[in-house]
Amino acid sequence: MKRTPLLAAIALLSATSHAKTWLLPIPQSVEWTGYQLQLDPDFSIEGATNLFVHEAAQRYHKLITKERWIPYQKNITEITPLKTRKDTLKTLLISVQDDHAKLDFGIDEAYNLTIPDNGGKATLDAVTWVGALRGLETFSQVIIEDDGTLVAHSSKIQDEPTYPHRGIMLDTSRNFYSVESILRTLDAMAYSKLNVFHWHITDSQSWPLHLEKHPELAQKGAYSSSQIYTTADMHRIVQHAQSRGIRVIPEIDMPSHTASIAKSHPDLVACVNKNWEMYGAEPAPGALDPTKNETYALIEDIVSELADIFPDSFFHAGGDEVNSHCWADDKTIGPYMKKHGLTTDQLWAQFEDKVGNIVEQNNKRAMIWEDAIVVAKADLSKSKYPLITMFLIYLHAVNQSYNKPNIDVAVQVWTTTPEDIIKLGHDIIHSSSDYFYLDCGSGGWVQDDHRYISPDQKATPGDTFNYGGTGGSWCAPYKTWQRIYSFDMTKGIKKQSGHGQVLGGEVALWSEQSDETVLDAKLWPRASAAAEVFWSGSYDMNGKRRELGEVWPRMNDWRFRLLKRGIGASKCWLVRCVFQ
Ligand code: CP6
Repeated sequence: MKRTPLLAAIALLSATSHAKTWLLPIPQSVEWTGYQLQLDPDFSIEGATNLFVHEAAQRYHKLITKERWIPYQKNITEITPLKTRKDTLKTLLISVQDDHAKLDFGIDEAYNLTIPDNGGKATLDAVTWVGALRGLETFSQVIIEDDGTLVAHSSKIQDEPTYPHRGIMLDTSRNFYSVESILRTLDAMAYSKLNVFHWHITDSQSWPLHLEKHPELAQKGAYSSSQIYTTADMHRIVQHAQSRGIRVIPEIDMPSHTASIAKSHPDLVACVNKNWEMYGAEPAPGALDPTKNETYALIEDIVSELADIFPDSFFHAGGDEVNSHCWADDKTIGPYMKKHGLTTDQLWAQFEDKVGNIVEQNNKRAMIWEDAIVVAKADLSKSKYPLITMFLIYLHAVNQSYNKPNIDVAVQVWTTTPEDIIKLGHDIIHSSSDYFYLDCGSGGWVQDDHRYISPDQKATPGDTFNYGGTGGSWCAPYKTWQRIYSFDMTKGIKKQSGHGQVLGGEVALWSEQSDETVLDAKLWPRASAAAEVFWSGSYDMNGKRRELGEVWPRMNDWRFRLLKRGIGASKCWLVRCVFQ
């Protein structure tokens, strides 16, 4: 189900006469064929052979009959005058070619959904079960309430994601989030066809992660005994995600952002309790000691245990914001660096190399923050895979029609020019803090005497306090959904052999100033704006830049739909949203 000239032609036609829709993310091609059909009172969803599709069919059947959603864009029916048919829509018949495909990077998510204009049977065809889940979501969005009855509009929809990696990053260390709130977030992700939950589990402020091999980490490092994710919790989250076609990528941030490890392993973490302005990016500095074997033994234990719990082939090893004084001023690491003639960045690169090996030995592909590449200049591009593994990964890549058997590290870009990293041969994931950081714009700098300084003023280390760490400083202002939507996924990026590719993007919610009380409103509908950029692409099939003007009314409608589904999405705030 690749894009064909025929599909492009259909898209062009539909773009002129039937462009209006309330679907989100907008499918690659939608053709409204002009009829409105009542949903039969005995409407059923058939054809599910895989357990996940079966469960999803039941969920969506319930949702469709309960939701009874009326679009605010009444004019959709004016633009596409609908003839009403007496026939009712009786069934949705699902047909999946591959029920057993492993949910992982690059799985086929394409689907075709046809709602015939004479009623009867709608069809949903997909290559994999995940494609069927995506199609079920779209089907649920097609159904609306009109004059007190549920109706479907006859249509032909052909759809597939532009990017395979479409995620949300959630930081559960600065503040704890209940399992329930995470499960709810996964539900909302599926509504927006997001497929990666990047779980930034640990950081300096708390270690909410129970590990069988190292229970002391959470016992000492969690905020409280009730703010710990158990092994069962993790399995529950993975399963809930998996049954919605969502991958879970765990992140253990290291070597920095590890002060919480010092609570149980004080000998393995440097510069803890020193002043943060000098030794860290925010209060609670601390970095793992890269010169000790015990450090790598601990990392190996952590990675191997998590590798078993999380089935995804990616593992995020952090690698951001190493401070230049933390190691150098340490009483044993400093002398070690002198003896071996190493700078902080060189020592950091060595650390990344070792961690990269540990991740590989656990059969995972490492994902890291750009800092490890850009600042430390870690050389993680050379493959150290055995030949047979390389061959298997190559076959997988060819199967997924992904251009390059790229098995090296995937780099999450948050401050630099993505092109610079792509040129090094690395695949990237867009997470520009200028567009995708959802915590931005709250807080601000506060001086030690508690006087507030506006976010656009540069704080001076030593005499100021970054209130909450992030969000208030240089990533201000608040990123509106319009700002997020305006991100161009392809800007400055050339396809060239030897270069990496754009795998997709992630929005990030750092939690210095967020907890689950505000979770829904911080994520939604802004993460849906990103979801559309990642799924539909910054450009449509005719190469035309997607325009905010078309998205406004749709986003407004979508926000109310999320509310109906129990997600506390925040209001989009301009008058135009309401009266469009
Ligand atoms: N925590 C961790 C953070 C940030 C990063 N890593 C961060 C830095 C700057 C801004 C927002 C967040 N709070 N572990 C950077 C990847 Cl503006």
